[in-house]
Amino acid sequence: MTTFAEIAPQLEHQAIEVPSWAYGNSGTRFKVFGTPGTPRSVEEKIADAAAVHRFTGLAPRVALHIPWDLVDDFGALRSHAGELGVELGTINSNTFQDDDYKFGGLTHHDRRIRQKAIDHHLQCIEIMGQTGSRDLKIWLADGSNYPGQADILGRQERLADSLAAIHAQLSDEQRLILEYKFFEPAFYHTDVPDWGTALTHVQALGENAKVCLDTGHHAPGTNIEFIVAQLLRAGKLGSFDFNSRFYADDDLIVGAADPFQLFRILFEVIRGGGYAPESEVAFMLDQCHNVEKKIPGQIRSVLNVQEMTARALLVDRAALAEAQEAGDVLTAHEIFMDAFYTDVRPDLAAWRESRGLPADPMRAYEASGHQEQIEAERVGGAQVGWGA
Ligand code: LRH
Ligand code: MN
Ligand code: MN
Repeated sequence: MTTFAEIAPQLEHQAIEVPSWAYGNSGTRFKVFGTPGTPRSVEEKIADAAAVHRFTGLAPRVALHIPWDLVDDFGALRSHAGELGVELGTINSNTFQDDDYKFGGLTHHDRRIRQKAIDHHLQCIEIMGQTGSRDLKIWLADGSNYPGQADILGRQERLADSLAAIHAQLSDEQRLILEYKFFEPAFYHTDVPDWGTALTHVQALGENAKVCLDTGHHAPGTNIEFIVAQLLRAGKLGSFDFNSRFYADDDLIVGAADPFQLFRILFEVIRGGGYAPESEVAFMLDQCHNVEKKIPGQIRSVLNVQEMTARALLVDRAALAEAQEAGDVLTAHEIFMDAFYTDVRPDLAAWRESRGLPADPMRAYEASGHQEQIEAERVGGAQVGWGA
């Protein structure tokens, strides 16, 4: 049996990047509820992300979405983040909120619109130079709603060309990360619907092009941990967008809908070397907090990842391998489940305290008065939100 003390040192290097858009107001197509204390500027979103890091020690980087987080001076934003104890992380491009992109961006049949989408990515790369970001993450809303509407093959070819033009502008230290999603906003076909398509494209680009696995972007019942193993084996798992879902791309708190799935995913990450300190697999959250408070929502999320990582590290891999090789199905399954059912919360609390962090970051945040303070301070003015 592996003990918590044995695995604790491996928790030290864990870092989970948080998305700037998690702090803005978001909702469904039916209603966006405003949350008191919501940031009014990109600077305030960074301050909220910094609060998550202060209470957990787990979230040293904030991902930005362009143009949602466009500012005049990214150097100044970088300094602002640094003063608050965090760094600016992944730059996410956005070609899904402009009328020109109604029929696609990087895949568009019209050269002018395709070039506009490429230029947007080149602008993102310029920003990366100023923010010191390593990763450019690309998710495309491109697709079609009706059979016959679009030339599926032609779009793949244009996509390959567009990606190559973008990739050519990256330095060797920078990475292009392509994110897939099986449907939505397009309902018939999507141009990057699955890991196979994403893998094919990034393989054609080169070593520093990888795939992002967003846990909410698969058909129900998909074995996501199998995809993790495949991408790790190919050396192409670049990052995770963690969240959880009951039905579609729900973007709920990671580990909320299916904690066991999160455990299985993290087990395969560890098994495949994706959790090693030298691994370049980036752990990120991609969530929206529609009805709950946003800062504690993010604190809950990073803690869920930490807790499930600890449980996955507890799997006695030597004993598991022995049982697997002996064809002892029930013992193998039991070893796996023993780790999943282990309550690591008391050990984690003590471990956090030993490192000068609050034993219970959720309670510590509640008691800190931070929420009341931002709710009082941030009145009036336009509150930024998902898509603002
Ligand atoms: C698309 C997605 C992608 C976007 C984010 C806002 O559903 O997961 O990562 O950048 O949502
Ligand atoms: Mn995502
Ligand atoms: Mn999504």
